[in-house]
Amino acid sequence: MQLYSYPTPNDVKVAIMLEETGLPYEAHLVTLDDTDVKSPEFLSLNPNDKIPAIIDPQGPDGGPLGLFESGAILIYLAEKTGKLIGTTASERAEIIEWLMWQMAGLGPMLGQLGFFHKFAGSEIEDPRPRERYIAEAKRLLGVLENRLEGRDWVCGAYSIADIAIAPWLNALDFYGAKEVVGWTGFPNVIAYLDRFLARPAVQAGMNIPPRP
Ligand SMILES: N[C@@H](CCC(=O)N[C@@H](CS)C(=O)NCC(=O)O)C(=O)O
Repeated sequence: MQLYSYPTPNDVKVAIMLEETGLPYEAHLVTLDDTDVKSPEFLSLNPNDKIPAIIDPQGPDGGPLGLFESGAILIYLAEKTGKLIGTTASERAEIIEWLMWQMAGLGPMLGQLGFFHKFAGSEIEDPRPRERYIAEAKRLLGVLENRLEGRDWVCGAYSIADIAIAPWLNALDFYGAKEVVGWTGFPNVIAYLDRFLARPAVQAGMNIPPRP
């Protein structure tokens, strides 16, 4: 498997999945710089000019298969290996439901929070964008907090839903946003992230490919 990525929350999902499943892979560093993500070579793999992306040299039809969008990659790798996507159709449906919750909700909202709280958006005087994403981050953390009551992992057994969700929780630290979202008020989420970060495959995958 060929992995094209940089160690951001979306990208480490794929590295962690490759580590968890034991699939042999090579990681190639593609930085967030336009000269990388907007290069003709990378655009031929992902016309959406975002990392991560993969090439499976032995795709389902026998030839190479290129794939982008971290959620689609996680589902593909889970189906290829038969791992971390449940054992019944209803377990699979529930895992994909929470994976989509991350892809459409937690990831984009926390990403916007990072932009308005720490990066260029923090210079904007109008407080509404920052307040909006703080409120949405709090709401989503509350949803996760309730979901984790009595559960170690989002769908019972460890799955690709956790591999998608937990790296985004970790990003709050990098954004310096834990205090504004009231992090200490979410004990189930805190314990969940600790459990995730303690996994050897997570510890390895979080730094792949190594930053230059
Ligand atoms: N929905 C996409 C989002 C990918 C994404 O936003 N990637 C960021 C890094 S986390 C990126 O490539 N940024 C480069 C840019 O925006 O130019 C996925 O989950 O794969």
